[in-house]
Amino acid sequence: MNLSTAIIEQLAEHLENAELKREAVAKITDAHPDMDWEDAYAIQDAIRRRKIARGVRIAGLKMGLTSFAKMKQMGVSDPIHGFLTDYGSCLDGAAIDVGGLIHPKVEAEIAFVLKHPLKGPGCHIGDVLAATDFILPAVEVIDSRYENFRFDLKSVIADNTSSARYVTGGQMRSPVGIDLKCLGVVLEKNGEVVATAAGAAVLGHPAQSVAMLANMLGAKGQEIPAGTFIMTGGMTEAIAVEAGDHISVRYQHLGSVSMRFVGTNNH
Ligand code: 0L1
Ligand code: MG
Repeated sequence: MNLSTAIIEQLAEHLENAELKREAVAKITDAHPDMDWEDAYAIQDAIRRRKIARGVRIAGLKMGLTSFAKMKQMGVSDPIHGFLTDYGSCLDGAAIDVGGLIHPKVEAEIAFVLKHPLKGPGCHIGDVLAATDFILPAVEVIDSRYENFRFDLKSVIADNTSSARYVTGGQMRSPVGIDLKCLGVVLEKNGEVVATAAGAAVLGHPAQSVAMLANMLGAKGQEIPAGTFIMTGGMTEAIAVEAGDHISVRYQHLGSVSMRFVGTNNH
């Protein structure tokens, strides 16, 4: 690690304030070019501790930048992980206030809920499927706290991987008998198809995203507890939304998830 504990705490406060005040900030590596990967996750962990101290419940985990479409869109090659909050959870059909966000985008994802804990290293797709209670469709609303989406991977990790809101809906299903690689998804914005994908877009198989998360956490001596809700990452590229937009995502086998965006745009 290159940054002191004091600087890590200061950057966590800075980024969390950007989220809570809906004010975009410059990417933090501009002022701290020596920040390393450990520092980036330490800042994310400090944000998590700040939220827990205020009574926020951590509602799950997420993987980000797991699809080739997203990696290409962001110009990066490695997935990253973050956490989900209780206040980020939205019901199917929700009206999401864009006034609470900076510049939201939506991503169609598949979520897993575990019935057994998972711990890397060495965790593979088979371990994940054996430990899965059910899968369900979920749409993530990401909202980078960085001005004009100008960021690098370390800055994004520190910013809790742009986590903001997520909408679950559709039907929970056992993964048994579902070919997750071929599971199709159609994302519609205001009635028009704007993105399509299949499960294999996520690291070849969405369960591979959960395996990678278990292995990334396992390298730090952590396990994913039974019962954890995990979002595996956008299957499609992220689609920008603003007040007045309606999003509907249809998933093969899993039903659909929809939401509308209301309020006053900040941009
Ligand atoms: O969920 C994710 O894939 C994280 C995306 C982080 C970058 C962005 O804000 O687009
Ligand atoms: Mg995502």
